[in-house]
Amino acid sequence: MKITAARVIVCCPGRNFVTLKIETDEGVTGVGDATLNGRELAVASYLQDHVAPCLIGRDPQQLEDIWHYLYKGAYWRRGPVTMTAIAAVDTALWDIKAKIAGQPLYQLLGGRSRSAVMVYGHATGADIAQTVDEVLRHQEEGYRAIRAQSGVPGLDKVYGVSTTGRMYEPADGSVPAEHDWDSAKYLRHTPELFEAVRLAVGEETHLLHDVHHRLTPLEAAQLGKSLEPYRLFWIEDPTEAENQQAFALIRQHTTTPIAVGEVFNSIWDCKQLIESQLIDYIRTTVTHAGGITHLRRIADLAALYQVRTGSHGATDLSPICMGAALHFDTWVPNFGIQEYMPHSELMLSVFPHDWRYERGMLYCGESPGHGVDIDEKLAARYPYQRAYLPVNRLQRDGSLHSW
Ligand code: EZ4
Ligand code: CO
Repeated sequence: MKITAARVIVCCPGRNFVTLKIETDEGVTGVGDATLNGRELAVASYLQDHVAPCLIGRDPQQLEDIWHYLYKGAYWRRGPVTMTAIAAVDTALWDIKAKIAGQPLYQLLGGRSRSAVMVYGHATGADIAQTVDEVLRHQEEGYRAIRAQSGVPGLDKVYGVSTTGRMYEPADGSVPAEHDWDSAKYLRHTPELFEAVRLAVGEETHLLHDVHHRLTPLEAAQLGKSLEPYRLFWIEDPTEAENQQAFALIRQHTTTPIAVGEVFNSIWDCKQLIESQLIDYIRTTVTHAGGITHLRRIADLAALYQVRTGSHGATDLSPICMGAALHFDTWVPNFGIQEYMPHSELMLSVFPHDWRYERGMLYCGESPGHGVDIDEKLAARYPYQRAYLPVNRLQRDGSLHSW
């Protein structure tokens, strides 16, 4: 069997998605997600101009060799653009391999480890009262784990809170929107938020929160400590993770569990945090961390240190990523939780899929492969529209801050 084509499809059914479709001389095809929010066309070009010509004529079954061919063969290693491109190839090739075997993908990884995948949903509101209502609405819908984000008094626009009244969508401007920030206001407000949320939901529901890299290590330690009475499942990205030693300081001060890694793209980004037991959950995804082949290596390293998986699952990852992630989650022994931010009906119709959500759990399908495809005719009706993630500036003086 030989690869005959590797085509890149860029579409915007409400948000941009980059998809790689690999075709073979025996008619079996596979798809992978290559969406890198706000930098989509860089990955599209990397795949189209630099990767596709090297795939033609190769045996699609040799996905391990192709992974190393693309990783070592580029000479320039790692980085989000390269690793997202490799991930798309890897996901499409696992799809093909599983279709050839006539098996759902999780069977090729080692089979089922659980009956379903626990997810956490997103509850957001302009203030505490609205966020509490949203958390309760999610609890009624059956969510067992809920992320709570709220507007902060005195701050205009804050991460995770919709400005349109519709569902929150991270990339929202044809040039980057500008948000404002003040850590002191946020640090005063967040424990009040979780005091109200915990009181409303009771003890059984897991609560999560995303700090989105905005605090210093010491501020993050203070936040973790102040949230201990509300027993969070995790705080995510409490500080920037380039200097991983910083997490030792946070750890010294708080037992609030920590999740990091949605912006990581390789096992090397995770190594120190995992080996020094500075985190509890690793958030790397199929799409941004080199595909199933590489994510499996990260999960195996994490398992040695009792770190569990908690993959990123925002709407900027396509339904193809979710399909692949659910097969991975169904297999991976050290599974923790899966983020779930529902796509719109239109997005879902562009990507026909066999996975489904029911009462706080996601279920991968049983069809051969990862169970997701792209409707190219429908996708063609929604051409690419430039969109950026916002930037964040300090309210005090306009200094650029992590968003
Ligand atoms: O900001 O996916 O935990 N989820 C997140 C996301 C990210 C976006 C960036 O594209 O942090 O909302
Ligand atoms: Co996050």
